[in-house]
Amino acid sequence: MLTIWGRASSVNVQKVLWAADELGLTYDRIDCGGPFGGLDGPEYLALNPNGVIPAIRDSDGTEVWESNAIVRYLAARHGDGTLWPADPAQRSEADRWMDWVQTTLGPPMRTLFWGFVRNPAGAQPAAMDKAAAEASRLWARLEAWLARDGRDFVAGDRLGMGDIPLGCHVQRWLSFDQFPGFPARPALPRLQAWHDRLTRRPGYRRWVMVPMT
Ligand SMILES: N[C@@H](CCC(=O)N[C@@H](CS)C(=O)NCC(=O)O)C(=O)O
Repeated sequence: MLTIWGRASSVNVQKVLWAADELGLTYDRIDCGGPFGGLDGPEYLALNPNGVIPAIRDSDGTEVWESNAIVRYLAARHGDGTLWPADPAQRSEADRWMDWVQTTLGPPMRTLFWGFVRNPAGAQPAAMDKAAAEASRLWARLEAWLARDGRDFVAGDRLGMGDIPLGCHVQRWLSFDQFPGFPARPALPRLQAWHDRLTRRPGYRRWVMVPMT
């Protein structure tokens, strides 16, 4: 059976859990990281030398770390016709937005998450304002992409792997206004409608639409 390592409060673990549910996989999840610890022992470091979550071991012994690489692996292996876009051009659309999450959107979202949720005492107002302005600009970029040809999902008219990392982050983005000091978010109707579509997925509700901790 597939085994997934990582606490469920991690956005990177949520990607993997939601993808696994979309693919109808059965799995064991091992809580580790954060208050559970367990990332610096030799056994875990042999699985993921970076000492971070998530990591997986598939039923045939295949081990994968790096959250988006895991989502790609699971989609390629089990998601033919569902999460995995068979057409290379369409797959490149999913890929580019997955990479964009790691390289571009992730840093300001991380600043906001840590400042509001994990360590408000350490939040620096100027850095929080800058991150909120940057994230607003970036989410507007996805809004424009979704509007371009009226697509329902990131890489076409049905849910695919490209929706998974962004979908985990948008849940947080749309939840930040519960925190005093979060500036008014620009109205992004396409983004909102896409999020509404995600909220109809049982795996999204189970793993992603959870209180931020
Ligand atoms: N680029 C990595 C980042 C992994 C990462 O930073 N994971 C965080 C949780 S989101 C972690 O392991 N933090 C240490 C901990 O939880 O103890 C990925 O996407 O898998």
